[in-house]
Amino acid sequence: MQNSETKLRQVIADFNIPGTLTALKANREGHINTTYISTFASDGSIRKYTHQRINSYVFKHPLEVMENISLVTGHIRSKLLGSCSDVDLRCLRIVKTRSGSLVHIDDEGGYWRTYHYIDHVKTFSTIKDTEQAFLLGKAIGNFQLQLADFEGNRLHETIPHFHDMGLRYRQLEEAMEVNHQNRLERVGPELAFLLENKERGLVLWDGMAKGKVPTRVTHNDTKINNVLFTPDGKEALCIIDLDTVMPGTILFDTGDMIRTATTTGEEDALDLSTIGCDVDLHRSLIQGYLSKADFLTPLERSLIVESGRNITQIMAVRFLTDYLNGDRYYSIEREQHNLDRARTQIRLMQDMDSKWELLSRSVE
Ligand code: GN1
Ligand code: MG
Repeated sequence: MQNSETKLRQVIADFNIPGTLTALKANREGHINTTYISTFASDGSIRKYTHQRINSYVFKHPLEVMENISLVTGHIRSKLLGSCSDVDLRCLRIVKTRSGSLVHIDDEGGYWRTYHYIDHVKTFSTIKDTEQAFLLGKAIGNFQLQLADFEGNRLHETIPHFHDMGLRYRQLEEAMEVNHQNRLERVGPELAFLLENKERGLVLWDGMAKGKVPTRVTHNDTKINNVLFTPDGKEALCIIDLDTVMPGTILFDTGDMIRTATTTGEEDALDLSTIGCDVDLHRSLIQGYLSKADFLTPLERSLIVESGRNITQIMAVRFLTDYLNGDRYYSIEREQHNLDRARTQIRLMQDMDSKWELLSRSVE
């Protein structure tokens, strides 16, 4: 464990959890926060909790992240309470500290949070069939629908300009100057492709900034493994990882779901021949999404397919930037991990381009 067990136990003890801690383990999913799962025994029942140290290199104001999550989960919960009995499976539930705070600050200034662990659910890193793609699209549409009447200006912008493509290209240019360990030498074709595509990539952010695309509450990280399914994969229950919920365009969410749920390979695959955009998954995913998202303007609808290419592009830019910066943002497990990630995203964009005509039919 990255944090010593003694320290972890001290952190956990500050959260308002009844009973005795009986087990503790690290969880390595996610590229950003450090996560642990605990088990507590209390009055003959066993409960699990998720504890996370919020990455303060990524989130400069961790308390604001938690204030957003508290508001958003409160809003969703109040809607679910009237209509279903298993709310805790369908919405994250925060555990506050004993003094009632949303975070615990450790002796090094690290910010920690705790949730009730949602057990007996499954996540996927790729989609297995069109039925599951439909369910996933529907869950994301439903999430947006649940928040459609939430006043976005109550939310903090946890990472300002998160999906601002122009900014992401400026960061890429700065990283080219950093050129950690002369890595530029290894990224010629990737860089050339991304620079050629810069102009086209500005469409979503600029459309929003100019007021043509409406600003709504968005999740901003709707990748497939942030959706919890029932163990048999027959129902998508809950959207997790609400760290980047903030005002944006819902096209950031359609984009990330397309990026992660229509691809035939893993985000960090080494064999690029496994990467492609599956036209059938794409159609089912978007149809599932549209079955819930009945509030779209014609322009938003017309940009859905483009959003998949766009968010794939921004991820390629961000992974390549981090590679050139010496891997400061995303956690990595091997030397070229961020470059491998950038390559799969570029491959996916290229495959989308070769099928564009077919993909465009998904919104019809
Ligand atoms: C990060 O937290 P996680 O691993 O779900 C990133 C997303 C990227 C994603 C790529 C705050 O998400 O923007 O799409 O990695 N989150 C942040 O897998 O930067
Ligand atoms: Mg995240």
